[in-house]
This record gives sequence, structure tokens and C-alpha cells, in this order.
Amino acid sequence: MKKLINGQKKYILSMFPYPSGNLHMGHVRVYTISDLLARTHKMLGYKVIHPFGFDAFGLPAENAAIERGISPSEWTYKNISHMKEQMKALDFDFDIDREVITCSPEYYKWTQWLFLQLYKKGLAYQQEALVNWDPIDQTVLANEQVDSNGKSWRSGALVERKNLRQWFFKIRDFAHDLLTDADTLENWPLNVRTMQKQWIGKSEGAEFHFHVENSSSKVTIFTTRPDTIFGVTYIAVAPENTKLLKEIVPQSEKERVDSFINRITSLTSLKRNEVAALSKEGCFTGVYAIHPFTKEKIPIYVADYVIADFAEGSVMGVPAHDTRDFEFANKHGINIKQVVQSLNVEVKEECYTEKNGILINSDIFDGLTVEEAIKKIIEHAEMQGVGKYSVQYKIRDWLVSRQRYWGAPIPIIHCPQCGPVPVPEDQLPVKLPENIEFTGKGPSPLAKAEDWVNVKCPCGKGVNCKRDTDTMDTFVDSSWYFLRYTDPKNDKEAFNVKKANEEMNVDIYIGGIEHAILHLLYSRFIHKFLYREGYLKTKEPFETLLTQGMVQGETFKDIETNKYYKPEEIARNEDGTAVDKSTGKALTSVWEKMSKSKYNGVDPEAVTKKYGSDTVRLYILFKAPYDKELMWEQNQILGQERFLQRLEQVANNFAKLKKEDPKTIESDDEYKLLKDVFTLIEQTRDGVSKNFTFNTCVSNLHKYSNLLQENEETLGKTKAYEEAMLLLPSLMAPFTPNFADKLFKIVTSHLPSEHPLKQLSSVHETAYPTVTPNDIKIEKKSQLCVVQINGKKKDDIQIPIEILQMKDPKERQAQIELFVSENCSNFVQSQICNPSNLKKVIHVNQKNQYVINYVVANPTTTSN
Ligand code: ANZ
Repeated sequence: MKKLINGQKKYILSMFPYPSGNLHMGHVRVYTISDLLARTHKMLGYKVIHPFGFDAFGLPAENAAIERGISPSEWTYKNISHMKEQMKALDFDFDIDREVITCSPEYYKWTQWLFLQLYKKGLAYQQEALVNWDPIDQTVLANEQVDSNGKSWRSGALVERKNLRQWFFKIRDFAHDLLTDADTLENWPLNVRTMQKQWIGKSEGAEFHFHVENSSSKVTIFTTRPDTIFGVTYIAVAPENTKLLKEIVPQSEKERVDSFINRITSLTSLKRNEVAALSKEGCFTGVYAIHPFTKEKIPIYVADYVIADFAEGSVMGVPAHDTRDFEFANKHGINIKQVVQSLNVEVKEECYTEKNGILINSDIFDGLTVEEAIKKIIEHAEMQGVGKYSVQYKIRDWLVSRQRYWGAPIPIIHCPQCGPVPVPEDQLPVKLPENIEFTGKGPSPLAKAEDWVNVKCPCGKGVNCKRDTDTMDTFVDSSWYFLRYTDPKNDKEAFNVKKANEEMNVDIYIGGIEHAILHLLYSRFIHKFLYREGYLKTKEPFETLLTQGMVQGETFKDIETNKYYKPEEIARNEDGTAVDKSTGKALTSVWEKMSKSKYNGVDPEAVTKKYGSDTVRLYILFKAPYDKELMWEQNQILGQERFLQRLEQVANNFAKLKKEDPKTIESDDEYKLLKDVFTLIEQTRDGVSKNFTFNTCVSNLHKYSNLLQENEETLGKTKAYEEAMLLLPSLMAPFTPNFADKLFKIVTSHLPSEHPLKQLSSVHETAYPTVTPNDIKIEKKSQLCVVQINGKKKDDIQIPIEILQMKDPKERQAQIELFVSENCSNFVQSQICNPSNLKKVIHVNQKNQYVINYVVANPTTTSN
């Protein structure tokens, strides 16, 4: 019964929280699940790794500094300690000595080390990119600081776009592996794998080169429809494709074209997409390209709908077969040339975008199907040297630099003599300077910290060198924390390779669906990089992924004004519908993600205080399958509370009943009880550890408790009942750790001190029950027989089935009477032994018991 260690590890990880200051129900749900998994696997004998930490860098700490003058570090650590207190009340069993806090220098030293490894391999590079710029506060804004109208959160100014030199990680180099390996993640939800693949976005097609008329320049385009090459009637270049435009736009057209480009690029990205979707703005460059096959002159435009950083940043316009091109051509009076004939649709007014049809107006390719033409045209282009097969990925390189304070500083020094120089690894961490004034205006806080910024160059030669004043995106911190957990205190390395490879991969990763794309993709990328560099042995970090559903609260709102109501502003009609307390106006009830602004949140601390952590945990697990929304209906917690109370009562009854200690299991009913509880145990074990059907596992516990209650009267004193009782606390321990321990103490109270269970100080030291329900064969061997004297029960005994099944009824009854008279109590024997006194014997064969009623003339009154 004592826990055994089977030597295998199980790494169970819940996504670590951002220390906002308060736990919310979403946190409680995710940690309840990981705690159940961790405790279960521990009891099954695994060496469980179940770490916890905080994803502690990020914008809110800096906002608090701007708004309340408290330092980001102080704010963050205060929040962490408050959240840890709240966690304690929920009795989660985390490996506290593995704690990782990403804003501590001991951690971010290694985030900086990781940056340098990427830099050394050419995978971290600098390039200009657009940022959000607040023209009033003269500061860069994060996307979250720009509201839906494109205005700054603080100054209210219309946010502009500005080009800044920023750091990127070359995730595109890993696009192929990230895409193909997504198919190996069999234990991830299909929708997450699909989202990852769509984000990476593979497009297969061809690139073609179009020479520019009267020039040595050429425009290269990428297309997924090489079959439509004869339908090209214009070329469109992205406004930000500066390199190409500089090369091809003649001096005479420059002013006109530049003014168009400036107008488009100054729009916020939101506005830009809106305009591009609606109006398809464009501007003729004044130059023509030469069609690679027909040698026709094709006008070159700058067009707002062309994306600068996808593929070549230029497209071939085929208005007859692409919707965007069709709209653009119509707006700008460009020819439309159909080259694919629909097999069954007449194409006239609209473009025909299906890939199903035959080629027309396409020279030697006429008559081919789209599929055949794609192959043949690529071959032809390759032969002519004007194009080739090409694969493009939509995923952009990861922009990691932020013009913020509360993040890991980028460990680079800019030297006027040597350029960017990595900070030597033995000088890491580059610590954040303290005592900074946060105003939210002007350059980023680090850029203003002059003592910190101005440094000597590591090369020893440079003068006037400056530290990079950007910090890293917090997604960098969380892209490798699961590795740090394997060796959290190592001050020589990010992690010890041997240790990491022993404990990785994460076996079960639990977190919110909101991280389905970026966090998981970035973690996979960093893991793959470290694999490529020989640090890790596996290609993917996370084996099984569980994405838990949202916790929702009931929200009341006035559907006309959209005003949300606080619980105290609501009254109920007789039929239960909600109305405005003061006006009586009917309110609409909807289930929405819990949030402060909707007054539908439930505070985990208060609920735990009221009902106890065990009840809350059971409720959360029971209320919905883990991956579905959980609608918080507080009154239903009582169901779980009552269940625990009832169970405690059953255990107390058992403790009282337990006077003698039966050694063996005898009756079929005992076997049946054991078979039933064994089945429940087996289903619960697999439900938690293999199928993740936590809600049905809780109903198994309910069923188990009901079985005990139902059999209490008949089997309460038997060996089987005792066994069932002794196994239950261990089964419940991962669900309700406190209650299970209490139960354990009650049901073991009668055991002699030398009993193995008495050697354990808590239920958490016991092993998971090992049971084999299929080994219990219930073969009825006997049936209960109630013996009555003149209709009153005087005894009960088991009659062998072989007697009950005898064919001849007379013979059968005689044998039953003989068996009963030999086996019943002395009192009954004395009553029936005198044939003259015995008037009649009545046999009644009922389903579960056999009744024999001896009718006697002079019954004695003394009986047992
Ligand atoms: C000509 C063409 C004809 C296209 C046709 C489509 C249909 P998907 O399909 O989403 O993977 N494209 C290429 N580079 C682009 C850029 N930088 N900005 C905007 N659009 C670009 O995307 C590939 C298609 O998107 C390409 O195929 C191209 O338009 C366009 F009947 O080329 B196509």
C-alpha cells in the first residue's frame, strides 16, 4: 500500500501566471487540473516534476510605475507574494524549490545568454521596422497601448507609425520544421495544430522574373497560380518595398509616387488594412515590365494591398482570376484577360478564382487543366530561366525588441568603431538600472538612464559606446522556462544538459487556448534551436497538450444600453428572471468570461474560505469537461459539499461498526461490491492519467460513495466492505487532499498498530490502489436463506446453490430443510426438531433470498 517509485519521470506543467496581483478562477482551474495529474502520477509511482513560477516581466508593472510611482520591481514582487499566499489556501502540490521568476537577474541572465547564442548563429539580427508612435508623449507604444480607434491610451493622440531599428529572431529559418513537425504532435488538440500550421502558412507556387523596360532591373514576384501567367495585365509593388521602388521609379515620376507612398505608409496598420480591403488604392510608377513569355508591356503600379514582407513584396496582377486584382483593375482601368475557362460556369462580370478549368489564351498551354498547366508552366519557366518552383511561408521573423524598461535588456553594446558587440557571457546579466523615473513620455526609461547606457566597449578600443536600450519581448522569457525548471538554481549554465535531457520532455502541458499560437510556436522554435545546437535530444518540447476552457460567470445586462449590472443592482422575478432592482426593467442574462468590468467574477479566495479548497476543486473538476467552458454556478458547489459530508458520515459509521476483524471475503455480495469498486478505481485511474475525463472521474467518486452507503447495512461488517473503505482515501487523495487524509484517519482508526497503513503518517504516502476487477469472477455459490418461526425472522444462513438448483421440487425442499436444520442456530433447531410440534413448512423462493417459515404449535418465546 505504501507508495513505490518506479523510476520513470512525469513532467507535468501548467503555464505559469503573470503576477497581476490576484489569482482568478482561470488560474484555479488550470492548477487544479495539473495538481490532480501530479498527485495521481506520484501515487502511481512516478518521479513527478511539477514546477511553478511567474512570468514576471511585462507592461502592467511599468504602467503601475507611471500611474502610481511604485517601482516595477516592487510592484511585481508584492504581487508575487500575495498570489503565493492565495495559492497556499488551495493546497496545490508544486515543487516550490524549482520556482522560477523571469524578472530575477538569476533568470534573465540566461535569457540574455540565449539571445547571444541566437546572435552568434546569425539568428538574431537588427532591421528597421514600424512601431507605434505617440506624437504627444513622444514615445513608442506597445500594440496593447493603442485603442481600437488607433489612439494612445495615455495622451489620446492619434498614433503614428515610425521606422525604428529593431531586433528580430529568424524564426523563418525554422518554418519548414515547425510546420512538418506539427503533424507529429499527436497528443495535441487538432485545432491547435491547425492554428500553428495556418500561422506558419505554407504557400506553394512559383516565382517569375519580369524585366523592367529600358533598364537592367527586374521585378520578381511570387504566385500560387503560375497557370495564370498569361493573364497578367499589371504588376503591383508594396509601398514599403523601398529597395525595388528606388531602383525602378524614374526621377520624373518620383515626387508623385513618393507622395502616394507617404500617404499610405503613414496610416496606422489598422487603417491601412481597412483602406486596402475597401478601396484598393494604387499609383502608376510610369514604368513598364516585360512579360517573360509574351514579351508584352505590363504597367507597374504601387498598390496598398501588396504586403511588403510577404514573399517578394510584389505581385503579378491577374484580374480575371483573383478578387483583389479584379477590384484593383476595375478601379484603375486595367485590362482583364481571362486565361482559365470554367468547365461549367460562364465568367463575365466577376473573376473566376476556382482552380478547376482549362487554359485558354495561353499559347502552347491552351487546353491543359489548371493542375497540368501549373507543372508545365513552371518547367517551361525554369528552362527559359525566367522563373522557378517556390515555397513561401507567411510567418514573419519574430520581432523581439521592445522600447520598454521592464524586460530583459538586450545584451548588446553599440560601438561606433566595431558596430554591435555582444556583451561577453561572463559579464551577464546586464542588470536593469534602478531608481528610474517613469513618466510614460519621451524616450524609453533605459535610453534616459545615462550612467547605464554609456559604457566602454568590450573590445577595449571603442569610445562613446552605448548599451542597446531595448528589452526583450516577454515571450522570449517564456520560450524556455520549462528548461530552466529542470535546473533552476544553476548559476553556471542556463540548464545542465544532462539534467534537462533526463527530465524533458514536458509530458503533459496544461494552459489556455489563448496561447495556442504564439507562446507554443516560440517555445517550439527555441527548443528546435537548442536541439540543432546539440543541447537537447528531442525535436519538440511538449508531448501532450491540454487546453482548458474559460471560466464564465453569469452576466446581466440591459440589452438596449449594454450596461452591465452588479449583483446588488439586480432583483429576481418569481420565475427567476432578473430585473433592474430600481426600475424593474427586464435584464438579459448571458454567460461570459469572468471579468471585473462585467461584475461576473468570483474571487477564488472568498470561495475557498467559504467552502474549503477540496469542495472548490471537486466542483471545478466536475462542472465541465476540462476543455469546455465552465459556467460558474455557485449554488451547485453545495452538491459537492454535501457529497463530502455524506461520505464522512459513511466513514464514521464504518469506524463504529468495525468491532471485529473478518479475515476472508466470503459471500458473493462481497465479491460483487469489490468488483464494482475495483472497476470504479480502474476507470478513475485511466480517466485521470490517460483520458483526462476528470468530470466523469468525480462522478465515479460519487458512485463509489453510494455503493458504500447502499451496502452499509448488509455488508458493513465484512472484509470486502473494509477493503473498499480502506482504498477510497487513496483514490480521493489527488482530488481532495485534505478531506482524503481526514477520511484515511477515520477508516484506519480500528486497525492494529502493526498494520502497514498505520505506519504511514498520511494518505499521501499511500500508493494508488492496484486493482484488477476482471480477476473477480462472481459465480453464485450460495444464496441467503431467512429462517422464520411462525412468520418471524429467527436466523439467516447461506444455502448452497447446488441444493437450490435441484430438479425435483420435493427432493429440493427436503434437502433445503435438512441443510437448514443442520446449520441454523440452536434455538431454531430446538423449535423444529420435534415432528409432532412442527405443523407445516412454507418455502418461498425470492430473487435474492429464500424464506423458510416453520409453523410450530408451541413456540418458545426465548430467541436470539
Ligand atoms: C497571381 C495570382 C493569380 C494569385 C490568381 C492568386 C490568384 P496565398 O494564396 O494566400 O498563399 N501575393 C504574393 N505575394 C504577395 C504580397 N507580397 N502581398 C499580397 N499578395 C501577395 O498567397 C499567395 C498569393 O498572394 C499569390 O498568388 C499572389 O497573388 C498574392 F488567380 O499571384 B497570386
